[in-house]
Formats: sequence, structure tokens, C-alpha cells
Amino acid sequence: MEWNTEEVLKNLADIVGSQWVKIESDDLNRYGKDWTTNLNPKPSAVVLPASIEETQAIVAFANEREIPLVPSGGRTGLSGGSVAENHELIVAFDRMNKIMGFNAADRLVFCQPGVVTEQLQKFAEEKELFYPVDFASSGSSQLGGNAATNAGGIKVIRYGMTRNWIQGMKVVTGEGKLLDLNRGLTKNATGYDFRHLFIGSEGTLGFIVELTVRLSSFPKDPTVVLLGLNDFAEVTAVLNAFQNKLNLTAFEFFSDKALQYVVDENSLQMPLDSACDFYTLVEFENETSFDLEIAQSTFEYCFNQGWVLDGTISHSASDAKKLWRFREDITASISKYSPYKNDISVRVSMVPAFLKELDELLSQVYPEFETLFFGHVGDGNIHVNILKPSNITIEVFYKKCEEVTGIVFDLVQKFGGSISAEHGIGVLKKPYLCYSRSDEEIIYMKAIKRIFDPNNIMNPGKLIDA
Ligand code: 2HG
Ligand code: ZN
Repeated sequence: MEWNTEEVLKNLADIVGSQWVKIESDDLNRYGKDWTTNLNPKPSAVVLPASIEETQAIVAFANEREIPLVPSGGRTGLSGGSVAENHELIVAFDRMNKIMGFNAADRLVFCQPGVVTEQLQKFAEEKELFYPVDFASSGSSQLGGNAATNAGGIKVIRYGMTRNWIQGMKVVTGEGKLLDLNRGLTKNATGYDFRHLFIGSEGTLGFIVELTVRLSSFPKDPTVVLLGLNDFAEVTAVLNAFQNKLNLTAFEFFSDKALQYVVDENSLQMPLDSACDFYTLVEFENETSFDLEIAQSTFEYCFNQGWVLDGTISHSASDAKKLWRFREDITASISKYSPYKNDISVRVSMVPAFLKELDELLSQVYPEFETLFFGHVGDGNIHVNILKPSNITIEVFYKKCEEVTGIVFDLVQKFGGSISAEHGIGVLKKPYLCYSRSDEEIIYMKAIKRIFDPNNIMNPGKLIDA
């Protein structure tokens, strides 16, 4: 539905100032899409509020005129949650990008939603504290989007997801009401915690307009160990061996095929002398002066058991950073192959059996496609990327992939897993929500949406249909 008449645009300009209402095609393209490669942005306008009051005024006006709104943060999502394909008005939080305050005794930072993850990480460091939610996109993802998608990342095994660090939050509901949720309290036993409804709601209930974020102590001197595995079946044994002895901050994995793309794309040397089918990247915090020796003896134990073939250990922060690149650069290194992505989780103990069945299934159903596995094995989250061959169009490729998504998700369901561990449902996974959530749950989800967003203007068509 086209709503962007001159009169409507003028009303929006009255709220935010005319330079903050954008209708140029460059802006529409930029703000209309995220990191997905197969969706076509078609927003009608972009508006950039500078305050909570302006955001509230936009939502009130959108309700009056039934204008569909799409929130936009750093647009690093991979499920199309912030893609505007249907003439929506994009509400971008780039101007609300300030850290407004810090309280050392509470270890709380008060942030606007457009604060970039890395900005908060650096701020925490200046205070000799740590914001532990981290991922490859931390240089551009924004806190509002992180909270709206409950972003995970590479340190979840130790620190949990974004949800764990949001101690308070102000939201403008789809109805235009301002809620001040939990006010930074650590303990608060007063009934339903709406904060947790908005975290992970993918912008379907309202806009997150302020966040109170908890910080942690700075980890002591992390060391990274990269291991080459003999057989992926042993990955949980290796995890247990390290986890029982050391305080792990990450336990990641990637297949050799995935590694090859990072090495080739960035002209890097292979990290180990031996060629292995799978690698794990283990990061631990040096809590005592013995931890390095413990890591060494744990490696030897795993080697003697025949679980690992080879390994290397970081001796400095820059070494550690180099080893992380082999894992963190995978997404960027394969993006030109327009990968079809699945972001799945099962319980950690089930990962090897699940991956074995998944690998067999994928080589049967996609014999002609190359499939890469990597992810956060320490928390049961596997990223499956299927690469588009150069001789077919993206439309044909996605159609072929989608034909078997249901079969893959049947397997996820059989293992009691989730069809999206951290990337969210957005539009790409919406048809498959029923593989992870029961009919009853989806009915309740829709009812909750109607309460907060009665006119269905908040990110319509994402996550669930109203
Ligand atoms: C990661 O863990 C991100 O690197 C992206 O979640 C995963 O590209 C992907 O599928
Ligand atoms: Zn991930």
C-alpha cells in the first residue's frame, strides 16, 4: 500500500526535521536491506528520529495512518528481519547512538539503541570492564538490533546471549506507549518481565529506545588453542576434556572446506601442518599461572586418545587474533557465493550425531552443492551454509534449497533442536517456525502481538503473521 504522499512526508518532517526523512533511492536501498543476499528492498521512505519523543510521535502518527514500520539498526541480520520489501517506512536509529551514562557501583551503562556493539565494548574497556557479547559484525551491529534479535555470538558458552546483559530497557510499543522495563534492577520479582518479551521479538511488538546494559569483569588474559580433529564424533569428548580443566570463553568449530575459503580469500597460511576434516577453536581465561600447562597437558591427553591430530596455541594477543580470523572471517569470505544459510541448534551432547545425519542428508539432497559447516559447537549452534554454484541464478538456487528445508528441519525436530539458534526468524525462516514452536505457542505469540501492536504496524510480516 502506497502511503507516502507529500502531506504524510511533510508530517514526518515536522516530527524529525526535513533532512531526516529520506526518499532518495540510495538511502532506500541502503536502509532497506540487511546482510541477506536474496531479498529485494522496496521501502517508501526512511525516517531517523533523534529521541524517544520523536520515536513515539512517529509511532502515533503511523497508527493514525496505518503506515507499516520497519526498525533498522546495523542491518547485519541474516534472516531478513529488518528488510523492507513492501513499501514500509523504515525507522532507523543511527542518530540515537549515544552512551548516555555509566554507574560504576552498579556496573551499568545507559545506551541509546543506535550504539554500535564495538562502541560499547570500547567504552567498557575504558572503564576496565567488559561487554562480553561479541560477533564478527560487532563493528556495525547496533544494541537495539542485538536486543531485538537476542544476538548470540562467539562467547555464549561462558556469558550467554544478549538477553543476559540487558538489565533494563525503554520501549515504545506498537500502540505508541512508552514502557520503562525493570529500571536496571538485579532482583525484581513483580510478575511478568516484559523486557524478555521484547528481547528477541524482532521489532514486532515495539521499538527499543533505550537500554541499560550490565558489564562484566575483564577476562584475564585469554589464550586460544586451535585443534585439528581426527573425527568430528570426538568433538564433545574434546570439549569435555578442556571444559573440565579450564574456564572456557569459547569453543568453536569449522570444517576444512570452510577454512579453505578463509585461507584463499585472505591469502593466509594454513594454521596447522596436518590436513584435518574439522577444527575446533578453544579460548580460555588464564586464571592461574598453571593454566597454560594445563592446556598443554589436555592437548596431549586428547592427542593420545586419538581425538586430535594437531594443534597450535597463541602466545600473545595478536597470535590469538590471528587464530580467531580462521573462524570469524568465514561469513565474509563466502558471501560472494550467496550462501543459503541455516542456523540450527541441538543440545551440545547431540551435535556429533546430528551433524553426521545432517551431512548424509545434505549430500543426498544437494549432491551438486557445496555445503560448509561451522559455528558455536560449545553451545550446540551449527551454521550450515550451502554455496551457490556460479552456473545457476540466485532464484533457482534458493528455490532448490527451500525445497529441502523442510526435510532438514524434520531432522532438527527429531533431535529436539531449534531451526534458528541466533539469527532469528525474520522472513526467511517464517514458514518453518512450526518446526520449533507448537501451534499453541504460535497462537499465544500472535495474541501477544495484538496486545502490543493492535494495528499490526510493527515490522509486519516478520516472525509471525498477525
Ligand atoms: C557466525 O557465527 C555468524 O559467524 C554468521 O553467526 C554465520 O554466516 C553464517 O551463517
Ligand atoms: Zn554464529
